[in-house]
Amino acid sequence: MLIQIKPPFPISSSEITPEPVYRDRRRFLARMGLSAFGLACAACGRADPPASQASGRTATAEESRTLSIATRTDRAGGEAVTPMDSVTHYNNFYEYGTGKGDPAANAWRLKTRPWTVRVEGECEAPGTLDIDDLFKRYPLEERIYRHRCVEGWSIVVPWDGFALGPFLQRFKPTSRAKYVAFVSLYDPQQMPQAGNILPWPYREGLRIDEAMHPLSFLSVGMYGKVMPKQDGAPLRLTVPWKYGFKSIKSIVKIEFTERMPPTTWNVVASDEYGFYSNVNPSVDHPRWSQKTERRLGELFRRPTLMFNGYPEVAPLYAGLDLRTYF
Ligand SMILES: Nc1nc2c(c(=O)[nH]1)N[C@H]1C(S)=C(S)[C@@H](COP(=O)(O)O)O[C@H]1N2
Ligand SMILES: [Mo]
Repeated sequence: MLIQIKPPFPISSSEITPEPVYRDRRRFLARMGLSAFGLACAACGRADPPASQASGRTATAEESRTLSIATRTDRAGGEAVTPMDSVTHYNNFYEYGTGKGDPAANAWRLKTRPWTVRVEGECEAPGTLDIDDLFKRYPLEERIYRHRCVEGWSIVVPWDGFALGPFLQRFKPTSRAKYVAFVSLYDPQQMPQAGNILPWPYREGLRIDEAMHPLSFLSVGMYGKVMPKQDGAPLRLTVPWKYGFKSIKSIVKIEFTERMPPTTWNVVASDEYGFYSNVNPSVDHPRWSQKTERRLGELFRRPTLMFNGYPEVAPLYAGLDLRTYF
């Protein structure tokens, strides 16, 4: 069960706080009194040696494997791909700490084998898949997508994986399947920095038609390599027209549901993080503007694009007032 945590009081937008602090969701959680324990742990986490130096540990063959990719598509309009080193050292993966460098330092603890993904709920053919069978069964494609975090930073990444829709169809969702819920691994043994900063496990969800949209993608790698642990190995969601927190990492369970499933950031602060959370420059976050973003590696902010530059998803939301359905 999810622990329902409600902010005890609204945070005043007139608070005088420097902008980088103001945008920091870690400090927001601290103010809500959620993370005293978690922050202390994140601080000890930084004393850990980086992955490469961790007590003689070297990356296994599986962790550094090059993938064979059948097709490649640029879906970021020819924009420059962000250097892999930036994408793997500036992360949000709160199970490994709340600092941007914490996942790179700590996620070496994640055990990605054996790994299974349970698919269940409103479907005729539920099942448990082994990650290695998944690799064998699906020819991998590479898609270059923009990724835009709700905090206002963005990256352009070549993701390796396969379309989510055809994968989900194999489990024969019934007519009652209106939503798809996703759950991340939560194992305190492997994620000792997580503490109680969020209600675990991390959960996300999509409406079924969003999940079936051809842009929705399951990623098992990036830059032609097996997914780095800090980016959500061995399997993560990639939904490029939504704020980054929808793209849930290290998935262990997928469930077809009739009701809209609870999603982590929405449970923590429903007035700040909607279920839909489509990238929308004209709807500000209550504590900061969403009009612009900083691409990692660039000096100046650039305008944020409606649906993150994927206008083909607009028909999914015909009839919804996107100012209220955020
Ligand atoms: N399980 C889990 N998934 C998660 C998160 C997280 O903290 N835990 N953070 C989200 C956020 S806020 C973003 S922006 C992206 C970051 O992906 P990246 O670190 O690979 O760039 O992962 C998302 N998926
Ligand atoms: Mo994010």
